[in-house]
Amino acid sequence: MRTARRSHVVEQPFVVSEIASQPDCWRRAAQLCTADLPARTERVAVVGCGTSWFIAQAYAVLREAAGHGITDAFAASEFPIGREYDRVVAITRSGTTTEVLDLLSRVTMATVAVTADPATPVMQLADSTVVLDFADERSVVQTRFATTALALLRASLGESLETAITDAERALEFPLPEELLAAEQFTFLGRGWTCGLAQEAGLKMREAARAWTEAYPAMEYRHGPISITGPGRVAWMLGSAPAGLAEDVAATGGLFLEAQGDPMAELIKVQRLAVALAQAQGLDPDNPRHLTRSVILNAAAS
Ligand code: F1P
Repeated sequence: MRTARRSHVVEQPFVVSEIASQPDCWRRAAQLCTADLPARTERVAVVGCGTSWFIAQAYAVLREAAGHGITDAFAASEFPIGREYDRVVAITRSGTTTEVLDLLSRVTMATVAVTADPATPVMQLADSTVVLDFADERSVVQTRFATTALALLRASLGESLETAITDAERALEFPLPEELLAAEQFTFLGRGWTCGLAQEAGLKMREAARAWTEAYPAMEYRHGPISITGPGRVAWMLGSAPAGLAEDVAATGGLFLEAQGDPMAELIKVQRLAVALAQAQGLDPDNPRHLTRSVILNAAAS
């Protein structure tokens, strides 16, 4: 008599396949018609919370640098009510984040929301919407929605994403060095639009892996944060490093890493590291403690 063999299929967290799908998602986003996004010369405010705020920061710098007009980024809760823009761009994967919805219901300026879920209140509150439902996620921790929203916004500025996509495919294959898996602290650095990516890298590692991370504009690193770096700790530049920074980190005994290729692809390495570190601790990277897919506050709290 044969006994049934038990299968021991180990289920991967959702975030693993969501991270892996980023090159495809970016390709799709780059092909979207973006007539609802801000036109050249408009004065724009971009808002979001958490990851979406950091993506807003990256887009704001890119849009101004591309000569499309004044672009400011705010945490939705910190928007300077009373200041006039031609358009408010709200980024929200869930479409349900209280601070974003509150803001959209208060401002009288033209608004557009970038979201993943077309069955949510943001669809009614924003004047127009761009729906990236193909980039929605089962993991609470955002990876592909955030980068796909940024891919869309970059493409809307006329950028080609071909190199970024190729770099992303490489980042998915990149063997994570042992030194990174063993490190006890990470400082992420950026310049210009990659300051937002550095913040997002730090948040990802905190959310998924409960890691000790910090994030700064690279030129601010010498103004204090360098004191944290030392042996067994990492300073990781998203983008190309300012002159002398690598040497300054080396002098502390810390490990210095600099993005090879597109910084958005470098962020994929950090996402993978965050998942690896979570799994090494037996944590579920899809469901970090104290975190929900979106923050929905009751009237008193908001
Ligand atoms: C924003 C957000 C996430 C964070 C957490 C709570 O959500 O702050 O960045 O990781 O899941 O919600 P959203 O407005 O983009 O849906």
